[in-house]
Amino acid sequence: MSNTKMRLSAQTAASLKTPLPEYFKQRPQAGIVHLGLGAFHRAHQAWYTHKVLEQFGGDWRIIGVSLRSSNAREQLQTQDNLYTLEVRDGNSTQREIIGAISEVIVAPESPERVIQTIASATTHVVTLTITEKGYCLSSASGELDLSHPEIQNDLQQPNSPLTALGFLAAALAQRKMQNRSGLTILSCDNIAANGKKLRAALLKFCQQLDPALADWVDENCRFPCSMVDRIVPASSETDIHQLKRDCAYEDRAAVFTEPFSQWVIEQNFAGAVPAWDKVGAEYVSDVAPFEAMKLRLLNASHSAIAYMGAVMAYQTVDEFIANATLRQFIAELMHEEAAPTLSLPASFDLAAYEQQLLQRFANSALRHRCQQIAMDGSQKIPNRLLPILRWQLNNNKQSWRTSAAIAAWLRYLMGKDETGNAYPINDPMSARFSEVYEKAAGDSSAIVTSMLSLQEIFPIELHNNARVVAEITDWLNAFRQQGILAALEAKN
Ligand code: CS2
Repeated sequence: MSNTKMRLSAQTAASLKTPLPEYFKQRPQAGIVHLGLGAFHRAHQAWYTHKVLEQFGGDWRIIGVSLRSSNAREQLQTQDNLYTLEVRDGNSTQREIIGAISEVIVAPESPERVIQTIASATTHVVTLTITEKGYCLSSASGELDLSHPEIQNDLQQPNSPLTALGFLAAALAQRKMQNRSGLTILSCDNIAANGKKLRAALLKFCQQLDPALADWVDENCRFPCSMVDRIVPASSETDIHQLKRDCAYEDRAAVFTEPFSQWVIEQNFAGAVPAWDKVGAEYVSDVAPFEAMKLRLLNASHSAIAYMGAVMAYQTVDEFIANATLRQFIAELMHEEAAPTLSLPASFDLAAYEQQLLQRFANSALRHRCQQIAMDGSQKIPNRLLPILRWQLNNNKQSWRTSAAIAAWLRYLMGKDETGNAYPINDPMSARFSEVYEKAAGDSSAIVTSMLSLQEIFPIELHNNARVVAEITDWLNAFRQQGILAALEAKN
């Protein structure tokens, strides 16, 4: 039997009698522009917006902008921008077709259309998932790095920008000129105080172009902080094939996720926003406690799992967490070292949250790859592990597990796992790391001292702290000499 199946589209759905969302038939207008159209957005903000459209209607569809590649457009365009969201848990799967995206624009092909679209009177909200490095911040200070080559480009050629900040500034300049309203600009990336940092970075950028624009943006736009959570591995060819086997159609834009989802948004808007709070999101006055909780418990554990797991040649998070010693290490990293740094309302059951995270990591249907999470460590570590380490030092508490996680990153950067397989290092600072490792010539102590002296990543107080330096060096030596598992077992 041939395995040819029709690609998902409005027509295919009609001929197969596959139900589409009711709102899709009316083709509501877009009110949101989203920058960074990856799997995470499709399984998170687009899904919340889909639920708003289903329950309340409104012109809240999303125009998605890909800042780099044309993949998302190629996947979505022939499908009338429809895609399947598959929720996986153990052996159970649930599928839903999402029609919240109205159009995809590939920024490098038509930068002027991106600017016009954000500047349009019908746009009220811009959301972003551009990953940590997309903000062009110095990781240690969290401020815009004006020397970043793409920022330099965008300051010199403001009408054909490359970065999200460049597009926002160009579009806001038009809104100002045309006397349009400001925008709610909502960062949905895993960065502490994401809205505050985005605001400061954009104002600094605008200041360079035109101080009057910076003033206008400050007065008219709002940058709520938000905490986003849903584990969404990159869709693999295997996922796409399985879906094709199990469904009546083929869907090359499908995304695969877990049942859990959370979105906490600072209630600080420039104008109308979709009623996301009526479909599961929470509007709060201060996101910081939730953000710290998620970054230091979920994401910090994820990074520890990714570096240790990749070095031990584990493919996925669930395989790693199935090992009792490793699970115990992650449970303790959360409970003993990360949790005490948080200040949540007393009524919040943090222990239950930690247990739930261990269960989410164990979801074997997700096949979340360690190597995927391992990328961009230079951008992730300062948001995830370093705040734990600093708090523990300031409070004179032990932090050997956090140090072990950082040492695992440094071991990972050696580029070879414990079975001898080489893998590429995917990180904007990878060239710097190569220099450091080459110069250190295999000496753990030299690796640690030089890496900790990279001020883009490590605050000076950590570099100067003899205890931290010794602890990380000891772990790196132990990992290299005994292997990760034996080194952790020896500590117990
Ligand atoms: C992960 C996150 O890839 C990573 O760095 O830690 O994408 C994580 O899956 C999400 O933040 C979960 O909400």
